[in-house]
Amino acid sequence: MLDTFLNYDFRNFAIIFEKKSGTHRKERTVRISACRTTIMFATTVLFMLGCASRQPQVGAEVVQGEKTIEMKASSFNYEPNNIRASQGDTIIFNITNISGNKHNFTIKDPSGQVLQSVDLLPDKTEHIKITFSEKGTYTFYCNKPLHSTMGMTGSIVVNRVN
Ligand SMILES: [Cu+2]
Repeated sequence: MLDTFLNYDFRNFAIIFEKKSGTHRKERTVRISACRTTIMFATTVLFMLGCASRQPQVGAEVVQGEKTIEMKASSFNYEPNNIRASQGDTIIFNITNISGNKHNFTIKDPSGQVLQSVDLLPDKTEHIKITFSEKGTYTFYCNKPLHSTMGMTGSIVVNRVN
């Protein structure tokens, strides 16, 4: 891309330079240069169109209702710990353990079944992707001894889509 632009700029410069010299022989060179410039320009435009048409495809891959939540786990708290979502939403939790202690993130669906359970090491980030297919309250907590009693809990209230 940068090479194409550099070439293009150089051709332009060549035309300006050669036009100033004004001889017949140079005129021919100018025309050749101009032709090359047109090709260069066309290539650049095609390249840019190529980039432009590629970008919306990336956007199209993003599932509607997919969200990312940056979560912090500390001793003994999650932030945020009260989340609202709509039925069918997919949430990617990026959970960073900002404390010096080992923690955990265990999530249960409204029927109390464990969906996922991951240990959170100090100063590390874990990525968890969950689709909330049922309405109701999903709960999450730290499974380390007494941590949930100390307050390491949270909930995700999932509402039905109207
Ligand atoms: Cu914990």
